[in-house]
Amino acid sequence: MNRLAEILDEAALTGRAVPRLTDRATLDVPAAYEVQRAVIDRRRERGETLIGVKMGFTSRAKMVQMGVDDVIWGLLTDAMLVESHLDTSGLIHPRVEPEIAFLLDRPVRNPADAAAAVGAVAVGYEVLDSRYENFSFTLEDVIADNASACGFGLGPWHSPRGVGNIGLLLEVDGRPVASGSSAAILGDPVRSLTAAARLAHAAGIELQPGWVVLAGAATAAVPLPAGAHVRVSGAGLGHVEVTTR
Ligand code: OOG
Ligand code: MG
Repeated sequence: MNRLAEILDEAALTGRAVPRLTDRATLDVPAAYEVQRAVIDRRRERGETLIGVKMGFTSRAKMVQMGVDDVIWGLLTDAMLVESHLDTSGLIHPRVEPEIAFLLDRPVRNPADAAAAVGAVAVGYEVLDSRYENFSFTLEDVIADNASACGFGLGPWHSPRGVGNIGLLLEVDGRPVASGSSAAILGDPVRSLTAAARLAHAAGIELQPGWVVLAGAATAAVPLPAGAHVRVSGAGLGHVEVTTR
């Protein structure tokens, strides 16, 4: 596991894609999550701290785009939080996608308590950067690669409210490049939050107050070039912007 984690970690650090792990090793889903944890442990050893979790493949659009049809999760660290600028020069082949984010204000000890633990909601975006060549992977590969997590940004937080049908729009340089409704996320992103709590519980991780949960993209992800201005808006939730270089 540690050798496989090292391969993925090195790929992220050097910005050089690697062949899929499943080309060289047999990995099932539990083993893939062990690799994921080992990748995160390496980041923690460098001083990063966990600040949340991200859900993946919670919408049809994403499952179809990537050819994977199971809900997965990954872990978010403080180093992944993007402010107004993002340097893409060290990245491999970044993509961006709109997300709905939950901020927890209580620990989630039981999946049934997840919805009640939400302190705020926001529109956000996720930057994906698969460490695999051609952004191509099996379910096990992408789990091991921390669900392609690279970065994320958040719009203004709002008091908890229904987010079951929020219109989402992703614009690059003023052009709309993806749009959809948060209803595409398992029918309602709150279901994704509950699924995150279930996965966390099974993994022996407690979702903490102050943690962010990204519910998953409602649309396919789009390439994120350098020198671009990206704006993601959610109806009633405002917007978030980032400039890349
Ligand atoms: C995997 C991550 C999927 C989402 O929101 O569905 C994901 C990938 O597409 O590379 O983050
Ligand atoms: Mg995502």
